[in-house]
Amino acid sequence: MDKLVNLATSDGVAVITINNPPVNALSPGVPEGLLAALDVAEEDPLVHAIVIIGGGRTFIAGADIKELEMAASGRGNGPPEFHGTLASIEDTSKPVVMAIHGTALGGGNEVAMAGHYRVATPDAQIGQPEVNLGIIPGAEGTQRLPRLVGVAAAVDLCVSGKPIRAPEALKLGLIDRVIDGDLLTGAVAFARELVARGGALRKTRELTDKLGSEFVDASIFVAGRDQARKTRRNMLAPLKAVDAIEAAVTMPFDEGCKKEREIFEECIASDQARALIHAFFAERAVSKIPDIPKEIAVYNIRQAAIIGAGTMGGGIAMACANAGISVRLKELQQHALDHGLETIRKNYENSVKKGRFSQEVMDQRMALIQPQLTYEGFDQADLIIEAAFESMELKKHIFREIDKIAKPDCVLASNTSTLDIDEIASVTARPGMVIGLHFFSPANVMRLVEIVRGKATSKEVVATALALAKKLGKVGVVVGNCWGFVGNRMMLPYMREAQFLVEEGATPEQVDRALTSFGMAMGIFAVDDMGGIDVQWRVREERKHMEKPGLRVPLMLAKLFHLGRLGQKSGAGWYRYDENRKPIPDPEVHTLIEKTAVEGGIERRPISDDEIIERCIYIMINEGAKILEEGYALRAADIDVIYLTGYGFPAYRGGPMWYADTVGLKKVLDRIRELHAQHGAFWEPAPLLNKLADQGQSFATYDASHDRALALAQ
Ligand code: 3H9
Repeated sequence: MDKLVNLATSDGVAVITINNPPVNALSPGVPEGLLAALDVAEEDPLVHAIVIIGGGRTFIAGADIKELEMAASGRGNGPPEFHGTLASIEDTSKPVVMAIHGTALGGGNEVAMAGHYRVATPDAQIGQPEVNLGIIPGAEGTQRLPRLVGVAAAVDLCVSGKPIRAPEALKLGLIDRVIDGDLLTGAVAFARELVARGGALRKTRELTDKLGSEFVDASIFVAGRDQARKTRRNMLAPLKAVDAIEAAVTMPFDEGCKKEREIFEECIASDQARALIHAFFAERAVSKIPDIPKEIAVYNIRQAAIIGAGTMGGGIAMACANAGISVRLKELQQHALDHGLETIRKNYENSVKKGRFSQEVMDQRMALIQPQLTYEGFDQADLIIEAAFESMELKKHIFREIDKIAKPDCVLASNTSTLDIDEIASVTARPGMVIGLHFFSPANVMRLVEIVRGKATSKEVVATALALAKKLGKVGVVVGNCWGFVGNRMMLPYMREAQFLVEEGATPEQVDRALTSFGMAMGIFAVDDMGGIDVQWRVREERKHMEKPGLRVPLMLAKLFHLGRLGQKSGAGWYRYDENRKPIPDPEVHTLIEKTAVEGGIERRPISDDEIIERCIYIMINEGAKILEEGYALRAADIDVIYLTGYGFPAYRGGPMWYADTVGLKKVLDRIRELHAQHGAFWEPAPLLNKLADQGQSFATYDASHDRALALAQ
């Protein structure tokens, strides 16, 4: 028997175990192994029922995404095909029980649905997350799922891509029993009950009672497409998933499967699928740091302490508490502490109201957060995170203090978003223990943490930060120590270019509309207003000494700042805000822009949406190329992950560097050269971009070939 799939028979029940670590993906050999094992069990007169179970930590996490990646890029023999395997499972003459633990995702759930019955552990997660990869379920999932759970639930599961836990799956009819004790024992007992009960086997493909009809389901499809357009803006796959489920209602099973396959093949050949599959692997690659071995010892973070209970500190405290880490949260003044804690409480209360978790869970989390005005207990902390105001002097002062209090093996982190981590570390006697942990606001929600590796930061501390990010449910990306690190360093020219566009003839709302239709989660001016015009103003002032003299400066920011238009917090910035904080285009801003342009001698002209997108996105790409070449990011794909998880870049475009590859580096460079000629120094092409474009290369080939034997530039 193939070792990917094992068969053992005991007392009339054959147990088929899939062993393809780490997640039992349906890689080549697994479907074949399953078929061979089924054949043996089918032929064995002593076998009366069959249980299929996953070895290790999970059932089956889906088709092998590496195979899908090959298919998406036109390599290999096309996407995998599981029809024969699924039909054989379903046509087995003995009851087949699928025993699910961990995850049954995508192809995993599709295999499970081909079984006659399904049982699962209470914490098992089941779903069809294919839309996250820009595809639809392609192993008959869109045809079997509505037969088991009904059309509305099938649409929801396939469009949202969100898995559900076993108890909900039981309610929906996706599984038949939740097993509280040992899964295999429970599954075998269930199989024996089936044998004792006798009767016909239930084949999912033959069920029709939950399918409804074309007319009855029409409104579900309309709602499903609305949901797809709203929650997955500009994406092809979610809409296509609804089409495929519609085929389950309007066509016989076999024809529906053919239709699904056609749609699946269309999706996998799309740029969106390629981009999303890139994003999947990029997100998993970021934790692999060339000079840090996987086995390196990490510090165990059980107790954290945070300095500053403002928006960032409070959010980080929640992120820690959510992961079961106890936190001491320190502020200087009682009123600031009270305000911070109240914000945390309100946040949790909202989550309870929305049914995200129970009051009991909220109480447990609140109990993990200890508000205080002193450093009491900081000597016990495994990790101290400074989340104070963005000022070097203040940060140095805090680090001097905590260096005196913290135990020797305590990791000292700064949540700085721009400042030099080496300078901060230099005031301590343990620079090796100092690291940047740049969280994004709201820190309890946003997935990105930039892990800033200083000159002296030890490998153990970097590995600890990566492990911590994972524990917090976040994506940690290790970056080098330059101004703004990766994310904000690219954000600065993006913001600046958007402001130039407005001065040259666009309006903030036109720029924002163009960017959101490109797919950005928010327009850049709405982002500015949310972050605060004063904050941006201060950043610019602090950076002044770093800018080359004589370069053009956007004029509007200073105007808004001096008018007290600080953004959402003051009710007006680039936009006006109503009580629901909805941005409203403001004629006063338009007038101000026009006046400012006259003062600045700028002749306004109509600006196209294409120009907006090119100038805003290409300036980021150019900066990204500089960062990459200077070594402040390990891979172009790391920059993509930063922009996908922290800056609202559309996932279906794969991140800025992947997007550049999609456009073609030559084309991007040609346009950058034109813009350089028109607008001067800010557009000087990055040497790496020049080089790659000239050689007909891409950032992806650079990632694959580049020798990054050592750490980030220091
Ligand atoms: C599908 O099924 C299509 C079908 O409908 C039709 C086909 C015709 N394949 O995330 P982790 C690797 S589409 C290959 O760090 P966790 C992953 O790269 C698929 N590799 O662990 C990583 O490798 P490495 C539908 C996979 O515990 C390692 O496993 N299914 C796959 O945080 C550990 O992964 C999905 O979309 C795979 N399917 O999370 C599920 N899955 O160590 C995708 C994982 O070398 N997977 N790997 O970096 C997940 O969501 C998470 O991995 C999972 C575990 C929740 C399972």
